[in-house]
This record gives sequence, C-alpha cells and structure tokens, in this order.
Amino acid sequence: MAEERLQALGQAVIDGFPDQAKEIAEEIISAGADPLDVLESYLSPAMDEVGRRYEEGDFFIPDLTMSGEAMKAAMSIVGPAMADSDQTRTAPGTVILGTVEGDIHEIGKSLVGTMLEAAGFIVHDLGVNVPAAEFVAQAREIKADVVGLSALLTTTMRNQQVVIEALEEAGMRGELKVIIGGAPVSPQWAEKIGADGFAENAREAVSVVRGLVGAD
Ligand code: B1M
Repeated sequence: MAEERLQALGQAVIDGFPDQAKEIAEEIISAGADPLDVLESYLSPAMDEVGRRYEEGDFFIPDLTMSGEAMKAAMSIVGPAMADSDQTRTAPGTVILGTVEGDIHEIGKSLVGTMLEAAGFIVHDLGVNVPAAEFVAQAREIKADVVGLSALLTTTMRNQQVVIEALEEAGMRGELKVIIGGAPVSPQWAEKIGADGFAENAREAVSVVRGLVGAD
C-alpha cells in the first residue's frame, strides 16, 4: 500500500471530508492494508492532530465535528475489516458498553465495541450520554458479565464513579466486572473508583475484558 494513500486518509480525517475518507479507506482496505495498522498509525494520530489544533485555537467545534464524521466514515470500512480479520470464537461473555452521562464522544467507545465483537463477545452498545440508571437497568436485564464505561472529558470521568456506585447500590457489583477507558482516564483513576480494569486503547480493552471474564 502506497504510503501516500495512507497519509491521504489521515489528511481526509484532519480536513473533515467524510466521503473522501470513506473512499480512500475502501481503496486501501481492498488493496490489503492491515486495518489495525491503518487505525493505529494513521487514523488515531489524525484525530490527535485534530485535538492538538483545537487546543491551539486553530480548529473550532465545527472542525471537530467534521473530523469526527470523517473518522466515523473511515471506521465504517476499517472497523468491520478488523472484525473480519480476527478469528471466530464462541462468545466468552456479554458486555454492556456506553459513554457516560454528559459526554457525547462516541468514536473510541464504538471502536472498543467493534474490537470486542471481533473477539467474539456479545456487545450491547448503549450509545453516548448514558445515565447511570440506564447502565444498571440494562446490565440487570441482559445479565451482563462486564460493564464498559467510556469518558473523554475530565468533567465526565467522575460519572464513571457514579455508575460504579449505582451498581453497588443496586447490589449488582459482585455479579459483574467494570472496565473503564477514555483519553483522560488512567489506571490510578480506575483503582481510585474501584473499577476492575482499565485499557488505554481498543486492542488492550479486548485483552483486559478477556482477563476479567477468565477467558485467557
Ligand atoms: Co471533543 N474533546 N469535545 N469532540 N474531542 C476532546 C476529547 C479534547 C481532548 C479536545 C482537546 O481539547 N484537545 C477535549 C477534552 C478536554 C478534557 O476534558 N480533557 C474535548 C472537548 C473540550 C470537547 C467539548 C467540551 C468542546 C466544547 O463544546 N467546548 C465538547 C464536549 C461535548 C460533550 O461530550 N458533552 C466536545 C465535542 C466533540 C465533538 C462532538 C465535536 C467530537 C466528537 C464526535 C463524535 O464522537 N461523534 C469531538 C472530537 C472528535 C474530539 C477529539 C478531537 C477526538 C476524539 C476521538 O474520537 N478520538 C478529542 C481530542 C483527542 O482525543 N485527541 C476531543 C479518536 C478515538 C479513536 O480515540 O476516543 O480516545 P478515543 O478512544 C480510544 C481510547 O481513549 C480508548 O480506546 C479508544 C480507541 O483506541 N477508549 C477506551 C475509549 N473509550 C474506552 C473505553 C474502554 C477502554 C478503552 O473500556 C470501556
């Protein structure tokens, strides 16, 4: 795969061109590029660059939005390719996943869901801005083995703790495991709020969740 096309994909995400991002993603995936490498070496760095430009005042909310749309368009091709490239296994467990209340960042959370599904897990993605009560109700309803909580904002990380407390109050904390993640989240925060696991990225999330359900 020509490096130039891979770079063009990252640039389409930075420029916020969804159609172009999808078209290039289709081209490079059908030419045999490794989807995980495309994600980790080109798409994620492009989003980091978008975040950097926003922080420096060169980008504004509409730019973040359009880059987010371009990233989602690329991931609509790259995500399923990652799932296809993985081995099929019997479901090692059921996972409830969502971005916590007050937070509408969905791309990383959805990626974690895609990777978990690729690893054979049954994933119920509750979406974004999910209240604690919804996590509790859904976890009870589907008898989840694991609850996954994503937060991208320092202001919404605290809601990961709120969900854990709500699970405790509902008497369900002993029946399931909780994994947390998201850019501002750390292993120290996970320990502080009593989460069972933390993952830096989607790939790591799979191995952490496998460990939590004893699938390793
Ligand atoms: Co927002 N945003 N944003 N944003 N945004 C960040 C997060 C920010 C770091 C940008 C910056 O300033 N550099 C900053 C947060 C600062 C902070 O709190 N520390 C920020 C801000 C400030 C905001 C607003 C407050 C801006 C405003 O309105 N003034 C606002 C908040 C809205 C809200 O949620 N209430 C806002 C809005 C938005 C958009 C809606 C415009 C858009 C999201 C579009 C969408 O998701 N559909 C957006 C975007 C695109 C970003 C950046 C640029 C990119 C996020 C992303 O998709 N990354 C982001 C800067 C950045 O992260 N570099 C930024 C790609 C994705 C693959 O990575 O999401 O980190 P990530 O997920 C990773 C890991 O974190 C991990 O695995 C994933 C895959 O490897 N992971 C988990 C994630 N969840 C996990 C769960 C797990 C395990 C691992 O287990 C359950």
